[in-house]
Amino acid sequence: MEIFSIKGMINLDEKEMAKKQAGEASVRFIENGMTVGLGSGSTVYWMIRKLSDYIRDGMDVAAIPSSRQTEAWAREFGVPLTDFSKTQQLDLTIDGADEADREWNLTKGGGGALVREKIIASIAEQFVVIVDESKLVDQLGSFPLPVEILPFGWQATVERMRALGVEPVIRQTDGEIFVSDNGNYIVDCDAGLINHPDALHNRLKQLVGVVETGIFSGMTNKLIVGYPDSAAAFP
Ligand code: ABF
Repeated sequence: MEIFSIKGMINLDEKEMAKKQAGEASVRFIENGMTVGLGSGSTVYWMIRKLSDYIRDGMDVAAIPSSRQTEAWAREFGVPLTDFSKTQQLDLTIDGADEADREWNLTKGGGGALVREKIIASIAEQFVVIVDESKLVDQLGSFPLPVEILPFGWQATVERMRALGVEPVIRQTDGEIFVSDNGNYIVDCDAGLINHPDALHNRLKQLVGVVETGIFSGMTNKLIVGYPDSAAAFP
């Protein structure tokens, strides 16, 4: 199944051009010798493509991918991979997001890779987030919050989530329940506008059966925003 749709190099629409700008701009924060976490998604695709130019020019990096799709792209573009048996810390992780609010809290998981994404973000010295401008919001919540749950007893877990006041929908693709790279399910939760991302994360995370939520709060060190013809890095 195609999780992320990547348009070809020709006739990129404005949104895809903005993703390309953000993804490519992030590569200048990767230094020779670094271990790097590779997020997932179409903006990350552009970052990996650009990184491959640097590697061809002699840059030495080792990367941990956050999804099977990202691993496939890294192999395709010649980015050397490493794993947790060799390193448990990363210099830098670069990843996309589904929404970023004014405090740089994020909603992630639209592609279904949120658990691995959170692991590689949490062990990185610097977490660099790359988004096109459409992802910027005043408050999180327009994009339904993805939450990864265990398949065992998933119906009970979903009901407990509902009792917390969110509207949970089990993710399906082509009529089948979507299965994450970890063998788990994803529930997309309408929680309205989210006033306190941390509090919502904590309430959901304490439920038995919940593996992780797509709220990444207080983790972003740098935000790179892509526009069709440029990118801006903050700070
Ligand atoms: C990942 O990719 C996710 O957490 C998020 O769901 C998605 C963003 O996708 P894209 O860059 O394709 O818009 O980082």
